[in-house]
Amino acid sequence: MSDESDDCLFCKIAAGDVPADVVAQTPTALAFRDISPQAPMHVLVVPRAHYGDIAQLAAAEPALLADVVALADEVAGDLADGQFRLIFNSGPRAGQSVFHVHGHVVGGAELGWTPA
Ligand code: IU
Repeated sequence: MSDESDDCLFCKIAAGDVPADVVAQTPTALAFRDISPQAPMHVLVVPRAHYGDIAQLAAAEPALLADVVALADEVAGDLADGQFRLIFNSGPRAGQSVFHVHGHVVGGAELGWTPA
């Protein structure tokens, strides 16, 4: 875990210090609605522990990444039809703007495929 967590928005949301529309949580991970939804269901899934991106999380704690993916599946089962896309932007050129790893769980509609 990195010491960047002191000034991290998603760490503060995970700690309950900043409000968010939480839809599900486990001891290790949290799911909350994106403030700017891009699909009928658009939820962010994050580990409570701070890692900058998915590669760092996967290298350090693969079981925690599995927890995050399982939470995405649970959320999609509750809020959509169980079908979803899970997107981890990694790096600014890939669209990452918050540097606490988060998966975008999107679904609830027929999804197009135009990432670039
Ligand atoms: P990105 O992959 O790092 O670009 O995703 C960050 C997401 O976090 C983006 O979709 C924002 O709408 C979302 N978000 C949020 O849900 N709540 C916030 O307070 C902020 C960003 I700042």
